[in-house]
Amino acid sequence: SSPDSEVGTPELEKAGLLNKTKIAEGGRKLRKNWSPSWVVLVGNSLVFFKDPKSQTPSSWKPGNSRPESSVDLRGAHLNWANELSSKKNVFKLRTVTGNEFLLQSENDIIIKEWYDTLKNVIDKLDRE
Ligand code: I3P
Repeated sequence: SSPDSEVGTPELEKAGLLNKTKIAEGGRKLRKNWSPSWVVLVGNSLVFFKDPKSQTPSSWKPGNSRPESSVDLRGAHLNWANELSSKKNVFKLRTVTGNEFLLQSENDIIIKEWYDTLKNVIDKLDRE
C-alpha cells in the first residue's frame, strides 16, 4: 500500500477544465476577466494552469506546464454564486487572504462534482 493509505489520509485529487475569473485580490474588487483554466486539486491546494488547449484530463502531468497561480483551501469559503454572473453554474471561492474567484462550467454534473469535492476538502481542513 502507498504511504498515504498507511497514515490513513489519502490525498483527494481532481483535475479539469473550468472557466475562471478572479473578482477580488486581498479584499479589493477586480474587473472580471473570464478565461478557461486547467484546474487541479492537489492536497490542500487548488492550482490553476494557463493554456488549457494543450491539456486533456488523461494527458496532464504535474510537470507539463507552470502553474499560473495556486490557492490554499485552508479556511476558504465556498458558495454557489449564480447571482454574481449572467452565466449558469457559478460558484465563488474566497481564500483567507481575501482573494475571490468565480469558477464555472456549462456542464451541470461537472460543476457539481467540483463543488462537492472542494466542499469536502474545506470541511475536512476546518475540522483539523
Ligand atoms: C464584463 C463581461 C463579463 C460579465 C461582466 C461584464 O464586461 O461581459 O463576462 O460577467 O458582468 O461587466 P467587460 O468585458 O466589459 O468587463 P459575467 O459573464 O459573469 O456576467 P458584471 O459586470 O455584471 O459582473
